[in-house]
Amino acid sequence: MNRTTQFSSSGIIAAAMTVLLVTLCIALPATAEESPEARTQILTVEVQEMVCRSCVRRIEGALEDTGGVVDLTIDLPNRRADIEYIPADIDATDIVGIIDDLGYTVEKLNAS
Ligand SMILES: [Cu+2]
Repeated sequence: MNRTTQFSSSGIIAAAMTVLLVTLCIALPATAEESPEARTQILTVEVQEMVCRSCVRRIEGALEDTGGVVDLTIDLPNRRADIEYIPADIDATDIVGIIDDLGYTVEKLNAS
């Protein structure tokens, strides 16, 4: 093996490494980052008149039919609801409005 071939083979390796690094730099952020549409937030509210299973079913029913609401956890003894939603599809004020329209007094417990 002479000098010329040694240089050219290391040149090929360097070029291959560059291609690999560039590929990783392009591919990694795309796979690691969630799309903005998929990001969700949790809204926690206190629903003052939510005192029985019937109230829970009414609120569940209304929110299950609401686009942008992906999950709901209701804590009846504490009259609280954690509502997971997609901010790109619906905002917290609209969710509060839906429960309010059912006749309940709703208080937001978190800022989101
Ligand atoms: Cu009730």
